[in-house]
Amino acid sequence: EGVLPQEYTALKLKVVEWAPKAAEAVKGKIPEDAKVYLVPATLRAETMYGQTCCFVGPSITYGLYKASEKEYFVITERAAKNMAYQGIFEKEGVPEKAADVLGSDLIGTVVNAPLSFHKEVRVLPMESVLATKGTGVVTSVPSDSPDDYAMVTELAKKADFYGIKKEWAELEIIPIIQTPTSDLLAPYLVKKLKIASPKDVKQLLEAKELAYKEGFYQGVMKVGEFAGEKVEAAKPKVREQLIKAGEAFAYSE
Ligand code: A2H
Repeated sequence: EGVLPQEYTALKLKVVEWAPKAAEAVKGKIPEDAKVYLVPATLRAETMYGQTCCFVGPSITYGLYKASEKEYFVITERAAKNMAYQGIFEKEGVPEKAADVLGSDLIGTVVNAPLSFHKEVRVLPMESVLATKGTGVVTSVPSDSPDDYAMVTELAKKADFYGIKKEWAELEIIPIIQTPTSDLLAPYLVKKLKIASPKDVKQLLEAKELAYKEGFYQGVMKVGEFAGEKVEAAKPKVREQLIKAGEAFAYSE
């Protein structure tokens, strides 16, 4: 844990269609016309064009927390408490929980991914999602995150084992950022460091550090409103745009 607070961008991925077990868990617990969002926390808002799925920890218990009269967030209890403390919820005080839902029951849920080339993406499992960081929800950008690329590759390879449809993990990976080495930096590094699965933790840590440094300091946006601009310059602009559009908000811990 660092000493300085992490300033995350919390993104609102609206639920379009619940997976059957999640639908069961939520039934009758919230108003018919309420919107529910999965809310991943990210440090790389400028990569959101490249979202292909949304990860949850299969054994993590999430809550459906009331953010306002007609909006609910699927996040960990820990994140809900932090958000309440940061004044993110309409009502002050102890966050109101409408229902519990297990990560594994969320798998297959369809959500809207703001800014992404893929408008609708699926909720998929990732064992390494920590309940003790961010919101416990992670949006997946395999073009620029080695962890995400290793996980979607694993999921596509062993779809039956993970109880998912192969095509849910096989959305096209579109180049978002050009760096001196590649316009698909995460896949490039995963191959170069011979990372075979999400279990290659040590190499993934190295890939993550390389990708972060090169992407941030030498990357140039290939897509979106800030195409041609340096990542360093585009990052806060994309974040502001998402926040202004009501599709994201600042969350820190
Ligand atoms: B990042 P830091 Cl493209 N468990 O977002 C595991 N990982 C989590 C998490 C949790 N509970 N909450 C957030 N994260 C991930 C994009 C991204 C991210 C890219 C490249 C690198 C990257 C798309 N996934 O992170 O420990 C989220 O993934 C590399 C560090 O607080 C979040 O940003 O520094 C990042 O880790 C936050 O990690």
